[in-house]
Amino acid sequence: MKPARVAIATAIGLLSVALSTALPAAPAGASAPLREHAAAKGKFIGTALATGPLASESAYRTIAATEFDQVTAENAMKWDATQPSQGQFTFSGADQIVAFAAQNNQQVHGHTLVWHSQTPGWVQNLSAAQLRTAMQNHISTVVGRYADNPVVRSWDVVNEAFEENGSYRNSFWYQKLGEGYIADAFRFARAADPDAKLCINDYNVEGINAKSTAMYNLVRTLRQQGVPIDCVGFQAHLAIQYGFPGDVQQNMQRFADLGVDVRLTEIDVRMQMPRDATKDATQATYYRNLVNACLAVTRCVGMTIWGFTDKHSWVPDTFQGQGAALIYDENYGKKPSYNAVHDALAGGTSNDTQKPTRPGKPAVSDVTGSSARVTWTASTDNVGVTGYDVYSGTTKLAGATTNAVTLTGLSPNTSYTVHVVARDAAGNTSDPSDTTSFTTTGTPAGDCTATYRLVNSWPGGFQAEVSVTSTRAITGWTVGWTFPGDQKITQLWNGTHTQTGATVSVKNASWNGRPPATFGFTASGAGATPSGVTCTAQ
Ligand code: 9MR
Repeated sequence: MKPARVAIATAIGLLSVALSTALPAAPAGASAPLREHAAAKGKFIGTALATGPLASESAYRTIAATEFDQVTAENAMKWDATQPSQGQFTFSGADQIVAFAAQNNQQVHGHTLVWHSQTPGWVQNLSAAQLRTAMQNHISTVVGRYADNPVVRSWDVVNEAFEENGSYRNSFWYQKLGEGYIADAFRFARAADPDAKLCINDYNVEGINAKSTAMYNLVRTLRQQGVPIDCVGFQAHLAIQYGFPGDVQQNMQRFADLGVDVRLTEIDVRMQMPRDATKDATQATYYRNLVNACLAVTRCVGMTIWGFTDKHSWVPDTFQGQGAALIYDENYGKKPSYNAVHDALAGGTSNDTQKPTRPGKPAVSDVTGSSARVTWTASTDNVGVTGYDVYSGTTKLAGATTNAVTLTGLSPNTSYTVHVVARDAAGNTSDPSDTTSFTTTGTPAGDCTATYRLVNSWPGGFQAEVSVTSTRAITGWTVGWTFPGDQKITQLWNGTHTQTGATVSVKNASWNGRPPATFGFTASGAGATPSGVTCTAQ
C-alpha cells in the first residue's frame, strides 16, 4: 500500500510541477481513505454500525474498517438492547461492535444511555425513586463494562432532551424526575468511567434556533454547577428539501466557547426519491458544508455519518418516499457525497503555512519501570493546535491531543531524553521544545503469573487457554513457552503471538494489558501442556 501511494504522489507531484499554472497542487495521498485525511486534520470520521450486516456482509465490514476511525452502535448499546428486562443485561451486540473497532484500530462512541425512545416498558412504569435507581444501575453497568476498555472513549449520556420550541421534552424521565435527571445521569456516568467523554446529543440543533439555544443554556448552567459534561453532539439528520441550516459553524463555536468539545454525531442527508444527478449534487454540498463547519471549529473533534450505505439506513422506513441519504449507494458504490466528504477532509487548510509555537520544556513525573507522565506548556497556533508528539531523539514515543501524556512500554533502568513537537491541522510542526531527561526504575520481581490449561483436543489438534494474573497494576504482559513437539498455533484470540519452531511468545492485546486476562488458541499437533510457562510484565 505505502510504496504505491508514494509512487502516485510522486507522479502527481511531477504533473503539478509541469502544469503548475493550470492545476492546483494535489494533496499528498489524495486517494487515501476518509480516516487518513480526517486524522491529518486532527479529527475523527465515524459511522454508525448495524450488527446484522456487520456479521453477514464482507463489503460492509471492509468499508467500515477502511474508511472510518470511530464507530457508533446504531442500536446495539441502547437500553432495549442492553437491559431488555430489569437486571438482565445482554451485551452480545455491543461487544460485537467493540471487538470490530478494536480489530480495526477504531474508537467507539457509546450511544445512548438515557433516552425516551427504545427504552423498555418496565423502565417507563417505575415509580420516580425506582426510576432514578434504575437509571444509576443501568449507567453504571453499561458504562462500567467498558470503563477499562481503551476503545470506548465517549458516551451519549442524555439524548434528545428538548422539544422544538426549547422546552424540556415531556418524556417519562422529565415527568417523573424533573430536569434534575440530566445532571444525575452525567454524574452517574462520570462515576462509572472517569475518563470517558460525556455528551448530550440532539437533532434539529445544528443551526441557531430555539431548541439549540435551550440546549446551549442548559450546557452553560451544567458547567457552572460543576456537572461533568464534556461534549455536545449535533445529530445533523438533514433533508435537501428543507435547506441547509445557515449558521452551523457559529452555533458549534458558541458551544465550544463554553469549554466543551462538539461533534457532528449522526449525519445523513435524505432526499425525495428517486435519486437524480441534481439531487445528488445538492446532497454533496450539504455534506461538504457540514465537514467544513467541523474543520473550522477547533473544538469540533470529529463527525459521524449515520451508516454509510443506502442499503442499510433508517430513512426509508421512517420517511415515506425518501431515502438515498448516505455516501455509498445500495451496491456499495461511492456517491458524489462521498467525494464531497473526502475532498473537504483532504483540502481545507492547505493554505495555512504558519507553524505552532514551540511547546514548553517537558516536566516528567510518576516514573515507573515502564511508564512516565510527561506534561508541558501548550503551544498556540493561528488556526489551532491539533496535537503533539513526544520524541526520544528521532523515535516517536507517543502522540497526544492535549499537553500531557503517559508514556508506556518504556524499558526498565533506561535513560530517556524527551522533547515535544506541536502540530496543526495543515501538518505544520513547531520547533522542538527543550529536552528533559529521566531514568526508568528497575523491574520489580514477581509481576505476573501465567497458568496454561488444555481445554480440548482432537486427532491432529487442540485448544488451550492461558490466564494471566498479577500482584500489582501492570500495563502489559508477555507469556512464553516451548511446545514439547511440532505443535503449531493456528489461531489465537485476546493477544498477539509469534512462534519460531517450538518457541511461542504471546503479548497482550490493546485492551487486556491489565490482568486478570485470559487468551486462548487452537493449534495443530498433539494436545500439549508445556512446562516452564513464563510471564513478563511491562
Ligand atoms: O437508526 C436507528 C434506527 O435503526 C432505529 O430504529 C431508531 C429507533 O428509534 O433509532 C435510529 O437512530 C436514532 C438515534 O438512535 C438517535 N437519533 C435519531 C436516530 C434516527 O432515528
